[in-house]
Amino acid sequence: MGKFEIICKKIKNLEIQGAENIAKAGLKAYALKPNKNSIKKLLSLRYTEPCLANALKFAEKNSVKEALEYLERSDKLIAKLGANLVKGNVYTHCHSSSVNKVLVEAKNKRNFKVYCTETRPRFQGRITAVELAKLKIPVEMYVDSAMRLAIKKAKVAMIGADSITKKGEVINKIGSELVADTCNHFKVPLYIITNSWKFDMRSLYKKEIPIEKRPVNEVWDKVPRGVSIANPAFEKIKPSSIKAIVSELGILSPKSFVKKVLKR
Ligand code: RUB
Repeated sequence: MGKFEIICKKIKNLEIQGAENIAKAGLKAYALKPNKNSIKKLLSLRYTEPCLANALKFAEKNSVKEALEYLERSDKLIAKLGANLVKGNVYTHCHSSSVNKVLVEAKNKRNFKVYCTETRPRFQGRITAVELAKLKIPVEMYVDSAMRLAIKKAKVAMIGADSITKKGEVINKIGSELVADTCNHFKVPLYIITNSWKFDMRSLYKKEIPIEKRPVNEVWDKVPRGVSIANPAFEKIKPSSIKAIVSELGILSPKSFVKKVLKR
C-alpha cells in the first residue's frame, strides 16, 4: 500500500479523526497525489465533513503549504478567543482538537476542571481525556448516559463542529444534540469551537447534508440475527441552542458567522 492509500485507510477507520486532523492529513495525502481522482477519493472517506473539501479547494488555488498555514494560524487565534470564555469548569463531548487547543490556552490563565463524555461507540472522549491528563488539566470522564450530571457541573460547554450549514445549524458527533438540549435546560452556554472551513458550501443548494453512517459492528461486533443497528456518526444542533461560534472570524452568533463566511 502506498503512502496515499495508508492515509486514506487511517481516515476511514478513525485512526485519524476529527475534522481538522482529517483535513490536515488529507492535504498531506493530496500533496503526494495531486489530481482530481485523489480529491474524489479523499472526499468520499468522511462525507459529512466539508473542512477537507474547503482545504483542498484552497490548496488547489494556492498551495498545500498555505492551506496548512491557514489552519495553524486559525488554531492560534481560536485558542486565544476561546480561552477567554473559560470562566470555570468546562464540559466537552467526543474529541475536538479545536476544543483541546482552547483548553490548553486557558490553562495558562486559570484553574478549571473538564468533564467529558466517552462517546460511544468509538470512545473518542478517551482521546480527549488522555490528552488533557498529559497536560495536567484535571479531567473527569462520564459514560454518555451520565451526560446530564456532567453538564450540570460545568460553567460552560465547548464542542467542535464537523459541518455548519447556511442556516447556522452545526453538525457534530452523535450525542451533540443531546448536549445542546441539556445545556439549554441547565442554562449552560454552549460554544462551538471551529475554524470557518467547516462551513458547508453544499448547504447553499442541498436541502440536507448527508450524515455518515458508520459500520454496525462498531456498535455490536457480532450482530444477533433479527437485530438491526443504526450507527450515525453525527447529528445536527439548531442555531438557537448555540451561544456562539468561536472561529478565526471572531465570536459570533451562528447567523453572523454564516453572513461573514459568505461575504469573504
Ligand atoms: C469528531 C468530532 C469532532 C469534530 C471537530 O468525530 O465530531 O467534534 O470533528 O473536531 P470523528 P476538530 O471522531 O467521527 O471524526 O475540532 O478537531 O476539527
